[in-house]
Amino acid sequence: MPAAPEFLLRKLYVPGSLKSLPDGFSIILNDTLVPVTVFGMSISADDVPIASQDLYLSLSGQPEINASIISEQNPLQLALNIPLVIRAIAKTTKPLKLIIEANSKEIGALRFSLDFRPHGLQLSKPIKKIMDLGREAVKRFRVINDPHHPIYHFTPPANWMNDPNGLVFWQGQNHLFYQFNPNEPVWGNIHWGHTVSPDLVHWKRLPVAMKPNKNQPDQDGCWTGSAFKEENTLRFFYTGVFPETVCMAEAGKNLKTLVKYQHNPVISEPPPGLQLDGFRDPVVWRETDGYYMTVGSGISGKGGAVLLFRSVDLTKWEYLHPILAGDGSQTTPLFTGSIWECPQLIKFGSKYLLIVSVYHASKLMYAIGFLGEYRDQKFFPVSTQKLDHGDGVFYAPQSVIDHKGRQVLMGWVMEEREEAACQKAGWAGALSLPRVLTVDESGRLLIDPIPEMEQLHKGTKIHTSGILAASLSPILGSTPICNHEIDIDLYPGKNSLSGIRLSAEEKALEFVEIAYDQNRQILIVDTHYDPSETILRDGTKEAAVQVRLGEKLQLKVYVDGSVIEIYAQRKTVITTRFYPDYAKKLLAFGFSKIDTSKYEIAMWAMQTCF
Ligand code: DQQ
Repeated sequence: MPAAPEFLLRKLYVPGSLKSLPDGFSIILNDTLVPVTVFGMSISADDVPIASQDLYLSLSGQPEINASIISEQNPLQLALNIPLVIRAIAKTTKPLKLIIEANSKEIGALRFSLDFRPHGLQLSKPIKKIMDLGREAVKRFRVINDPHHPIYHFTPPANWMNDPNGLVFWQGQNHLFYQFNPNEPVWGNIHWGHTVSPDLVHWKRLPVAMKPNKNQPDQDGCWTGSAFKEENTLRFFYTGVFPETVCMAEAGKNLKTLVKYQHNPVISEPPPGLQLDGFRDPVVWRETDGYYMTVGSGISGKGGAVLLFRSVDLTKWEYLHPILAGDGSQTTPLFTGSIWECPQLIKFGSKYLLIVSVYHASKLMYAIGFLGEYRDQKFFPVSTQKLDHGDGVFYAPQSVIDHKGRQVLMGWVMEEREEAACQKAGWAGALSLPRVLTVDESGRLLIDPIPEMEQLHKGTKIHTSGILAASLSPILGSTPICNHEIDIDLYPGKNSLSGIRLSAEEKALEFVEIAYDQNRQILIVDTHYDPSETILRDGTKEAAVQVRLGEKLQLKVYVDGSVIEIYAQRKTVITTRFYPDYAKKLLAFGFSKIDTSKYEIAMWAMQTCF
């Protein structure tokens, strides 16, 4: 069974709960992912296992048990949102790297690491602050000079970001908040970061807008939420953890901070009587008979669900029903998993688009859109599609009406590398380019990067055209491609497999190929790494794109450090990641197998969005 990604497993760890005890330490885990059956649990300190007799476990409100008695015959059931306290006898005076491991029936091995600093080694507050500032400055310097770090996709200066939150056009600016860990390039201790842009092209980073507060419903994190604009007031609804609750905040002066509602949470628990997995990511809107809110969830053993609530005053909410519930046992037209995160209902004239992010067995899979109708407070899907075919990369998008009145979608661009590599790099996560959503006359969803991205073009355009043949040939000169937009018009020959390969040299083992398979009518993005590098996975992403013989395939390819976004025929997007050793030396080689293909390419260097 594949192991779940480490950053997800960290969701189990209650931030700040690792405490020094006179004879060891204790930590608290809280399972918010899926209920699991644990066969065994172990902790090692600096690679030395702590004997299971020295580990004690207690589930909230129950007596402590010794870890040595847990086995396949006598498993420990971890239900959702029931904190588990682990106490370890491990005397130490020096900092230790702890690796916490558990074997589970449902999702296999669970493993994550934490740094433990015993009491007695605590530095005085001012010294710690100075050291933290110094470390942060060094980290930011490393990030700025990292060729894998994007320059025209939004990122915080360093550390971790995930979902975009609270997107809103307010007093002349597009505001965007985002899930942010200000201290480390790993998920945890989630704050709301903040940035603004007048045009969705140029971004200004602002100070953190909201942080978890001790003894408040959001003490373990301010998770995803959204903005709700009404006349002159702007409110935000977000997820406070643990347990998952719905909280409210209001815009402070000039929207510099968010002021939390005094009587949070506004919804303190999931509706009683339902067996739910997950309860998060609220979105609010107004109708003539009151306010409505959707919350992302999953019905245990069935599939994802979008729950609907109603209120007359925004503070007391009554549960109605799911507007849509999925069937996680179906794989057609698409597998929709067990939990739907970040739902949002978007109106396009008489049509509606319901977007959700599919979560299953600890995997953040992809974002999908259901096009259909919304009536009698229920959603009736007519078609289902992936919003981006970059599985495991593009996730948790939110859409907003921007300064031009367009419906614009932005999502989290996830990492495709291990946590250790992110720690080394000092950063993780980026925001996708803003994408304009429209529904055409025939009811199809069109997805375009905002045309104003061209404001970032710098220097002269490189323009070239010709015929691609079987052997790799350099087609865009000797200027390295690192932060560029490449617009390709490709006329694929019969049954051809044609496209471009980005690599440092013709024979380099590391390359990414963007190719169209005319026979299978499929767009393919393929990343290859030097096999001696163990930390990176090779990967292929595919999407069906119809191009008849003689027709043109129009691609817009955005390469920005390790982020690659590919837009095809205004309908299909693939976002992927590529971390080559020679990121600053990539050249473009064209090729066309089986038959030749004609091409025309325009390329621009891009400048930073800051
Ligand atoms: N990320 C947030 C959750 C949301 C998930 C936590 C989606 O609220 O469901 O950081 O990536």
